[in-house]
Amino acid sequence: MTSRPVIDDMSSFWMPFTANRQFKAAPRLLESAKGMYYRSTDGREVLDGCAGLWCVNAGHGRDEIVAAITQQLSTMDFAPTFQMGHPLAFEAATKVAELMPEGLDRIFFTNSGSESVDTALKIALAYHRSRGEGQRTRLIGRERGYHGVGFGGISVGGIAPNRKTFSGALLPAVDHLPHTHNLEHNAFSKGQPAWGAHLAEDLERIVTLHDASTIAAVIVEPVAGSTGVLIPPQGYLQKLREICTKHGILLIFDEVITGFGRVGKATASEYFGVTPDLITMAKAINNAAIPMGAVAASRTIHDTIVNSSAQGAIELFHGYTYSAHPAAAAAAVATLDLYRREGLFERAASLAPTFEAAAHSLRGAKHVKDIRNLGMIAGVELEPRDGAPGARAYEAFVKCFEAGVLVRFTGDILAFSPPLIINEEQIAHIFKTVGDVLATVQ
Ligand code: PXG
Ligand code: PLP
Repeated sequence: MTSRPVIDDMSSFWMPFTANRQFKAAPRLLESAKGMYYRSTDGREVLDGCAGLWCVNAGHGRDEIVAAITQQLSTMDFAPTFQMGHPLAFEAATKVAELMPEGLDRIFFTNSGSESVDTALKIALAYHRSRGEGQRTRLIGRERGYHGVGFGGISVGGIAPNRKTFSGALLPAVDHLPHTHNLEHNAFSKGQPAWGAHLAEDLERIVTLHDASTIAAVIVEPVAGSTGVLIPPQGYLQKLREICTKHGILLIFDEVITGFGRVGKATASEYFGVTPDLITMAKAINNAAIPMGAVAASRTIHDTIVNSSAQGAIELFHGYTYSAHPAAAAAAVATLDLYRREGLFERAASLAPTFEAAAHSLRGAKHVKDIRNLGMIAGVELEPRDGAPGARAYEAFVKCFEAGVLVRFTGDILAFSPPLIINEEQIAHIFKTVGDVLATVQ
């Protein structure tokens, strides 16, 4: 049963990344959330198979996080961090830094993944300029990459519908690596696919084309989420790292989805054993309780930029009104403590094999063309319906919601990324529901 509107007029809210007319004709509304479950306005429990939007890693309505936010708001609602500060901002930065790979311990706060991406790209340009290589301005993204919706992010991003309307206004000096998705070689891979490391070598072609002296940075998602769960081939990220280092190009990992336990470690960088120069993050940094993002920069990048300015001068002309907002910072401190106390990253690692087996149990289910997974991320790709790309996954998504399971879909791919507090029965229930639903999907 579809939820009935509980509001008279839905027209004012122009909804993000939504088919507004379709949604408002048959809305799905959530009104509360606790642990693994949402409750819809028509009173149904909905098991959260995607941690909201890949962000509520500790599950919903966590008392410790709510208390930290409430207490902070009643003590001090807002404080500037431009030429001012408040203690929790520094504490949050220290706690984030502790989770980053060695050396990436300088933290710049933002309010979203999109802002983190634009911040990281700007830091990359500022770094090269500070060391006298201001001609390094070219940015390299990847086909099918998602880096949020700022002009920087869509320029390096590789998803056509996000770019085409704005194509005349994208950043001028950008190139793209090929994506790594190939079902001929890698269908039904469990974990990292064996084929495809050589695709990183395309970076050498791009370097030859533009010359290394013009290239500032390469940005990729270590595991691509939004574009439909693309797992990096074995050796691929290592090769990208080698080529970047060889040519003095910064490597940025966009860990907005993979950060904070999603793959069973604090970061995908740690999981893969590949250390980039900059990491972008958001979402689970504070369990998504208050908007917050961040960029972790290597100490070298930070010190180069900071030390190249005169004493008393602002070193980086960048920042947001809400950088390290007190409530967001309080939520981050409480969340990162909670992750550690409950061992949620380790829990994700130990649940990953069960999650993998459950996802791959859909092999052979109607319409299923591929299944792929890593950590607590899985993607199930469906054969598209003739002449109606995306329609089949949309139907599956709606039917899963009606059956009490929230999943994500993008194109004809269903994506799964539950809170890390999920248990084995709930994992089984998600994929059983999806299998049952797929049997009824046209
Ligand atoms: N980079 C990456 C890798 C992301 O996944 C962003 C940047 C942008 O973050 P903000 O906070 O500005 O949205 C993202 C966001 C989905 C989905 O279901 C994924 C995202 C956002 C919304 C939905 O695939 N990723
Ligand atoms: N637009 C105007 C007119 C502003 O004054 C500001 C910030 O002061 C902004 C945009 C940027 O807002 P934020 O710092 O929240 O990103």
